[in-house]
Amino acid sequence: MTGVLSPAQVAHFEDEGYLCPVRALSAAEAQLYRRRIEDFEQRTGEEVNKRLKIKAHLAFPWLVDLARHPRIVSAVQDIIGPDVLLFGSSAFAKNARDPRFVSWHQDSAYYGLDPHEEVTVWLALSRANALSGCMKVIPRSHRGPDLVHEETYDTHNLLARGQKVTVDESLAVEMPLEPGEFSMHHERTVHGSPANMSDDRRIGIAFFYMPAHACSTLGRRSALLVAGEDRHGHWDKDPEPKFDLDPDSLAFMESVWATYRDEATTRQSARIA
Ligand SMILES: O=C(O)CCC(=O)C(=O)O
Repeated sequence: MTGVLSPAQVAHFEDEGYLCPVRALSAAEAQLYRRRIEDFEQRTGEEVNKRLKIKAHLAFPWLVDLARHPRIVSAVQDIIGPDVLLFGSSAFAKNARDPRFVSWHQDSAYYGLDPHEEVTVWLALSRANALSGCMKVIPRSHRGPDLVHEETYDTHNLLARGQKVTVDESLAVEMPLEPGEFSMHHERTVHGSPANMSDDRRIGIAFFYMPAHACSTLGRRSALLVAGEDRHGHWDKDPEPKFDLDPDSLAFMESVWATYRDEATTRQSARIA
């Protein structure tokens, strides 16, 4: 235990498959990161959702630092142990009054990890609540079966392939967050989020952490060591950006995103799930 999460919080995560809220940043710090993302959008004329996917941290050194934020990493260590790799990160932004949503899904069906011990930290850079379309989870679904996903490619769905599962929504629990707070969910926990009906954007960054002993079931891939040691060598090293929008790490980020969106990866992943 590093002391960021209490034993009761760790037990809640293990039993229920999620935890929220935990504070990482002050509201002012969260606002600063939001501004950096919105500056990037203004400079490129491109919404953050478009390219900052799967390995968003390879776009900016400050996003690598955020992925290594001591409070976030310590909370993750409390759950998965001392040696932690960052497998990926994604921006999830919904504009004010935005119909886009995230369908119910299990990350484990697509991540290709064995064992299933990945933990996602979703860090709010603006208010995420019922009105703005915060994430919802189905408690204890991480203890249930691997579910079959239908790929809808719905244009209003923020997921790459619009993958969805059918759930009993009456069981869902919301994970509201203030700016600077984060939630945590297990890769097998079914989760999703509705449209943003508020007058502000809902912006968050999801960081995908796994213990260094986790293997890739989709061939050799890369990750970033964020804490402890990697004594296993299952993963190549992510090319860290040397400066904002470093073309070398950006090219790598885009090639990983293209592979992730590729249907062949799904089929392979689905066989294993
Ligand atoms: O941003 C959202 O609403 C969903 C994010 C998500 O699916 C995830 O972090 O795994």
